[in-house]
Amino acid sequence: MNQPLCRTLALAAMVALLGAGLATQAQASARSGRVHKETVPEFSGGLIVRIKSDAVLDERLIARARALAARHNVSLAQLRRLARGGHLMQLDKVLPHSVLRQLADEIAMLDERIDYVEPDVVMVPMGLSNDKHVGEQWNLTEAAGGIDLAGAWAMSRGAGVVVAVVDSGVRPHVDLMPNLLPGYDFVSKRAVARDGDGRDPQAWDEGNWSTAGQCSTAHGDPDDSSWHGTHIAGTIAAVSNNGIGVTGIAPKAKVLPVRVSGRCGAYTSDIIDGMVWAAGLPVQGVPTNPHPARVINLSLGSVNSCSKAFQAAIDAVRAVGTVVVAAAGNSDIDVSRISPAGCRGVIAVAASTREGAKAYYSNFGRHITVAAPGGDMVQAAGNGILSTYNSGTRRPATDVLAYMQGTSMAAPHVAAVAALMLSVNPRLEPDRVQSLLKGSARPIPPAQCRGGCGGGLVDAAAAVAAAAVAP
Ligand SMILES: [Ca+2]
Ligand SMILES: [Ca+2]
Repeated sequence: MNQPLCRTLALAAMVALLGAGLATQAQASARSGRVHKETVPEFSGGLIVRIKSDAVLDERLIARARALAARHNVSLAQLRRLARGGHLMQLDKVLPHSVLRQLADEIAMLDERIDYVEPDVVMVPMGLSNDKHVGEQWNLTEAAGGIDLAGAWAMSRGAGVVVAVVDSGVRPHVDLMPNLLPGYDFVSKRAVARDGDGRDPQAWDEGNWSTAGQCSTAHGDPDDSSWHGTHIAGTIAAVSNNGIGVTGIAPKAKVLPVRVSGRCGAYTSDIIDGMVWAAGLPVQGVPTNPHPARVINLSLGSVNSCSKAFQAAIDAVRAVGTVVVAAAGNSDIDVSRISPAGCRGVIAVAASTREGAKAYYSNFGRHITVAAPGGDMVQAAGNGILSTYNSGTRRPATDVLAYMQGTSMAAPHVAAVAALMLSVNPRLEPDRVQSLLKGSARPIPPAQCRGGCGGGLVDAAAAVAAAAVAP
């Protein structure tokens, strides 16, 4: 059973277990009864218009301001008077700051009664969130290798979007549980599944440990359980501002766990059924998914050209508007040799380091859409990606956090950014999401990614701003 199996695309697994006191921290927070108020609301933008002291903001002036706004395809509503002579005008959608600034200048020049017009800028808390280990999440905010998440959160946290993690299942981690939807177990073979049966409605990760020689001669070493899906789910939507653990990139989004891999990997046939089900399409013998995903994360693959069956599944889910994001793979070769990342219509994600260069292991090539943080733990353990994990080496044990590295860790960054984009603009088609991600990324100099990293390092703030104004 070695050939048809797709391997998960993470290296080196766990080298550090942090947050061993997670449960203790959660209990302490509950005891203190602290309420973590969201400091940044979902955001549509506005303008502060100040009128000179002897003037009034009359209906004619408001109508002329509205006409200017209409030229930028937004409507402007007068919200309320502010202290000290200002009026707050609210827009009905998000505009990039540069466009908002331009509209402000245009309105300011309408009439000499106007003193000034300024964008109603959202202030983002400097610490991003109060999650205990957010300071170790360099991948979210650091200037060189981070994805500019603070800027994106001013516009979106992913509300209303479902992201499917088609992977090893998940553990009910305390920092993840509130954002998990009921998923499904698509592992059809009992020997792979370890839960005593085939397909069933429980997407829990039972552990994918194996003994020496159990899987194949190519992977003959024994393996500990990887808790791969739990780590990926945390990167997408770990609970934010709860005082414990980490934060996900799209903490208002929901994760749909779709279990396809177990001991020794995942069969292509199970991955295909899991993907199709995730998108809300019918799969024989399984009830229809009541929470269709707009984004599917595939952090698995094999060194094979894209199979016809895999391509057909990708085409089917894209046809109903679902974005497919796949890890490029960790062999330092051209991604066109990898399935599913090399398939048509897939957003292929390379892995980058804390310095913002291609990671040594990451695949590359013209088919890459963007790179995202996958980390390099050869440099230092803390230069990996920190997320939710389990301490069990075989069977599940306690909730912990751990660093992992790989294109498996890079892909969920992009899946989560796609969720932020779809939250501000649900009409975006998969092709549009892909082109906006690529066009808004920060280019990586060729010397830092020989072979090509697509548009460069994914930029969450620029991608969400571009999504907000896209038709
Ligand atoms: Ca099962
Ligand atoms: Ca948290």
